[in-house]
Amino acid sequence: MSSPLNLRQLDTSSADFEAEFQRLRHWSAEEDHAIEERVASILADVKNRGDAAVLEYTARFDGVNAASVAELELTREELKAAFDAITPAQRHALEAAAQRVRSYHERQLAASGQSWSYRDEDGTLLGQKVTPLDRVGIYVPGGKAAYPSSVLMNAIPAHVAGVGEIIMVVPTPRGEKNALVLAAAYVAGVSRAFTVGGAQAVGALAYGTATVPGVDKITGPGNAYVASAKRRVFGQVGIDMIAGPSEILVLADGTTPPDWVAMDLFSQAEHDELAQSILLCPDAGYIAQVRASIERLLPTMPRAAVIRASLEGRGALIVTRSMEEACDISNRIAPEHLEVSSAEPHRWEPLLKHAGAIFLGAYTSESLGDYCAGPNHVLPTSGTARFSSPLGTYDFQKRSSLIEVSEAGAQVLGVIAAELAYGEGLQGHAQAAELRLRRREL
Ligand code: HSO
Ligand code: ZN
Repeated sequence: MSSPLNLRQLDTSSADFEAEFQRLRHWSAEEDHAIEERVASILADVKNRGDAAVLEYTARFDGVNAASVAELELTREELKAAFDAITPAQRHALEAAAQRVRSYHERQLAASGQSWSYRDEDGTLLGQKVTPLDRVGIYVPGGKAAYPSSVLMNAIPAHVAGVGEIIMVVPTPRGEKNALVLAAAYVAGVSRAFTVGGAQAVGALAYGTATVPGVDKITGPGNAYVASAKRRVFGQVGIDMIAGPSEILVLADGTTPPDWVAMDLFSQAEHDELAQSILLCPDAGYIAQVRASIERLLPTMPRAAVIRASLEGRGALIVTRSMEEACDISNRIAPEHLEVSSAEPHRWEPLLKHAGAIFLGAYTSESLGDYCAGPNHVLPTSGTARFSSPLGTYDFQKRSSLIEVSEAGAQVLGVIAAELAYGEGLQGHAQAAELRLRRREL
């Protein structure tokens, strides 16, 4: 290896552990004011001038000159042609992954996405009606991270939830289309697709233009411009989340081959210089073995420079006093991906509360979850797993309360509501309730 790998090692029993641990967790994603201003003006322009603005920005940023936004739409035939043009092995892998992701999300819908109601003792009906969103937009990055797997992970739960129309946007810098992304859109049930990206695509989806239909919610990852645009249009439309750089935390008991763990740490580090890979293990000897594996394997990786920057910048090997303590630390980090690389994963799983996805046992590499195990790979990052969940069918549904008060129920509820309404000084509310009382004094 060119120069020794500068991968930090922490020990929970050392005096400066807390200070070093805090440094590891907090990193500053400084808000870039220049980006914020650019995005605000692009959004305003798209809102005011619609298609004309979309065309201009697409020409300026992607080098694609089209006469109309309609020309930027990918037809179903084009998506099908991309699907037919990829190799049979790629077609098979896409379809097999899509099938597993679909059946997982169908079960999710059955378990958590159903309407429900009951009648109380007065015959009043109460419940919740669950309905899919009418139209959603899926942002697919087209730059250095163009992931067909993310097309599946966004479009399939929307499709399974029963969303009426799924509009995909993807930038095609210099007009170069990624055949696998187009093929994934074909497989996943995308309704319409436009080769538009950046803040201008988010604006077009949020406000609608003459050609791009306005949507109710925008999901999908993107660069700093896209993230800023999603934040700004939130309220006008729904958004899924603002995802940060990828993270993996491996909790190891020392029984998994060290090369496997080293490669799992690489698998997230290779996404991004800012990605975070952490190993927690009570056995310092095992940590030394994993470090040796990392050093031996790193030069064999095509993305060695990205992996090295990520490991040196935000990575860590942490020696803990016990597996129990390792679980506590993992909960404090609330990682996006948590691998329990242990011979007894079910012994530790009950201790783990906060993580986007938990991968149990030595055979469960995080990468299997990224592509084809079935669960979604769009997960909360940066500790937000403390309060949020993976992308799912529930993100493509909303709920309406249902109330049908019986005549008997109105007698009971009317008295309670009127009392509270007078207390709030709202006579209209009170009388609306009292008019429905059988014996009323108005
Ligand atoms: N690990 C990424 C998803 C991904 N990995 C796509 C490979 N392709 C965020 O969960
Ligand atoms: Zn990944």
